[in-house]
Amino acid sequence: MSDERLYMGLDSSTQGLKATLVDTSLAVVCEDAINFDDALPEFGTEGGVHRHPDGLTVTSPPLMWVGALDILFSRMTAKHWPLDRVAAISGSGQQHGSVWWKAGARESLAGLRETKPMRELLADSFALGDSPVWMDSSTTRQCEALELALGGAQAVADLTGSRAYERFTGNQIAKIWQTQPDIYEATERIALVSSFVASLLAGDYAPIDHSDAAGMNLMDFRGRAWAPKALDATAPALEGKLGPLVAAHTTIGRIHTYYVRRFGFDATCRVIAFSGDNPNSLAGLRLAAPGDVAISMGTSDTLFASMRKPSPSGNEGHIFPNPVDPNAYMGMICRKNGSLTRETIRDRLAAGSWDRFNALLEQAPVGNSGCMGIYLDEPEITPPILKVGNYRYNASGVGVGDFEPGTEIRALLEGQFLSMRLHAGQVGIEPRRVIATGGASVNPAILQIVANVFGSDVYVTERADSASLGAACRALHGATCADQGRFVPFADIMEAATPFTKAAAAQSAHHATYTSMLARMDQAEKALAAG
Ligand code: XUL
Repeated sequence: MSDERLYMGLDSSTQGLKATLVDTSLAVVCEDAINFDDALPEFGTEGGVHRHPDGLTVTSPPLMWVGALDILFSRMTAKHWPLDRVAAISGSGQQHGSVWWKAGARESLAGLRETKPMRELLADSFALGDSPVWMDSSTTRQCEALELALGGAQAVADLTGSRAYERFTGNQIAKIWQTQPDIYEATERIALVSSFVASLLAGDYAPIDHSDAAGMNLMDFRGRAWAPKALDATAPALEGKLGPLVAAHTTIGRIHTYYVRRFGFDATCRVIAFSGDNPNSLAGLRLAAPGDVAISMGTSDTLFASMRKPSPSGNEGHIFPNPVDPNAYMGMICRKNGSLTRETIRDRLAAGSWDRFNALLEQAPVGNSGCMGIYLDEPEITPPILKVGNYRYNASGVGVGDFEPGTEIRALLEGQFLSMRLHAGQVGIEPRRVIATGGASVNPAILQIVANVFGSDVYVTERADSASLGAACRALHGATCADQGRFVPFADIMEAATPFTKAAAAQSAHHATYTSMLARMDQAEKALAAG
């Protein structure tokens, strides 16, 4: 039996919880995942969330996330994962969601006793039983107030890396403070999903890391410190409830004895600061050079790129500190209508079959003879379009009610990636190489459209779950920095990893077709955004 040290990444996403265990050469030793709806049906979530009747509010119960950790760790011991060899754990959380710890929760965390499931021990620890998550778009009023207080959208972006966004945690906090002040007062600590899960492991409130904190509209993203002007405009006495900030490679503590006694972890196992799923994916996808772009096609479609010279936009996109390089940043744009929208149309037109969906797609030519579509099941983030619906345009740009199935599928896919290219360009991202990940990255027809829309070859990794893998890589990175007492470049850690595989090559004629469609997509989106 080997005694090589192992590194664990956890990913608490919208729909489930995943764990990935890697060795020092970053080979995956074990992995497992659970789905919240299936494993914890008593919480009544669909896709891991509760959608409220207003159509804008979306929440998830944090106790469900705790229950998921119990179940996943119990399964690891049942499957004899070598947890005693885990030298460090880090993790990933869906960004922006907030967890509201009630006064007294810190003692409950410190006093976790292995005789009971964590879910029972922490049942009374939350001031808010249902946490706002990233899909929530109910805080337009608070966003307007923040931009007014700070001098406009561009001023908010210059300070925090993004203009005010409905899902960003600060605006969610402002809403709770304004509408449920008793809950705000009863709250001792507000965590992000990432720092919340880290707290469960360390048995203490965990600090928020710089990268995920940039998704709050509350941090000076260049200075990497809370921005007093933004805090003051959000809610009173907020800094004390948010706690300190740390760089993502920081060791925040050792694993709590609960996990040593109940699951067999080694008592010296480090907990490395957790971060958001997108920063973790950047680490998992090893975006090193400017122009290296990742497109993650999960519940939402997200594009991100490593960059040195951030230029935050008052219109769209986000800049976060880079989670693996304290001197760099990451640029990101997020489209909410991603996989779920593709699945809705697959189910409607192709009886739930991706093969049939791909075959129908091939019935329509590249560029769709000028037909285009914008398909919004949810209010969209990029560009900000709050009304939902399917919008179809013929070659003359005139709105039409229906398309043939093949035209519909092509309009959906081409529209999604044209929009992404348009908005990436607007925040200064110039793709040189695209790395695709997430559920849809196993679909070759989708990858070919991505290659042709962006005019870049598309690479895939052998793994689609880059957030939990990235968290495992960051666990190794954080532990190496701590062991050596200095910042070790992330590239040194990643040298051992297997290179990516090319999955689609850009075709210049098709790229030109797509380039010629960008202006029309821009116009159509602007018209919808303007209502
Ligand atoms: C990013 C965002 C989503 C969530 C999904 O800003 O809102 O990508 O992180 O988990």
